[in-house]
Amino acid sequence: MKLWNTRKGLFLTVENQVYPVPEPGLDALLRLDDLTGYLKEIVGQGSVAEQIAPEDLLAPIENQEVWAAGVTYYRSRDARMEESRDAGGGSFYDRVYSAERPELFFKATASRVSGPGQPVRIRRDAQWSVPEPEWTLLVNPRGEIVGYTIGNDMSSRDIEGENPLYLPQAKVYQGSCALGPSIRIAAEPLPPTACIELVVERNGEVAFTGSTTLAELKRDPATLVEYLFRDNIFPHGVFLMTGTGIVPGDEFTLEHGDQVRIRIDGLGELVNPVVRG
Ligand code: DO4
Ligand code: MG
Repeated sequence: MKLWNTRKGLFLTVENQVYPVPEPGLDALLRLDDLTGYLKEIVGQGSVAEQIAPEDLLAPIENQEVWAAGVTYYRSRDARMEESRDAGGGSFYDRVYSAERPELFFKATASRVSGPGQPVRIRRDAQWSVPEPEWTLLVNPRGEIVGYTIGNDMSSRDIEGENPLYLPQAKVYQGSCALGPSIRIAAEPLPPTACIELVVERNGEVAFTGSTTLAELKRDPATLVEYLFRDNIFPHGVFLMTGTGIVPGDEFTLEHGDQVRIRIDGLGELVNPVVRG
């Protein structure tokens, strides 16, 4: 079952049937002891005829913070080592890839998150920007993974590569994150065969395309969550992006007017136009 946040409220879909969710928002849903049981009861109450209009969709977030894991795929380790070679990146990205403690960083508050169809931004002072397509976990305040969605960890590679201490500026800015199109409510993770695909369209043509599978993800989602909740509390729950396994070649940078399409098996497709400044 999938949960959709819309201008008309929250809706649940099961096999193309649409069910209105009376709870006022995601914060309240995440506080429930048995979210799946509650949603199943809603299905029992009957569907509505109306389908969800794409233009009504909002990012599936209320007061949750968004955090992200980094260097969880070999491709990401490689690309970061290369981009930060002059800043000594050869050793710290390599070390974090194989360390027991994962890299976890704060990514966004809800106000910085774009929903389906809404623009994501390139920083005004960045020259080299990429989308990062990431399988994203939704975790309740008790640290239980209750759902999954698609995330885009927009990143300024020139800023991040210049000095690792610039990471927050490369990663956290207005419009630096997209989530959606919905949340798949499920306790069990996607299978390792699940494919993640990224397509960047420019002037109606494909400017970049790449794919990976969850089998390439080095970290176990439950362990990432366990580290995130060490000495931290998330009263509204939290989204945790699990890192990117798709990094375009060094010659590629996003441009104003591009369209970013991220598809993950079982989760659908998240599409966002790109704007600069
Ligand atoms: O350490 C830099 C960021 C890594 C990241 O965002 C990723 O691997 O997805
Ligand atoms: Mg990332």
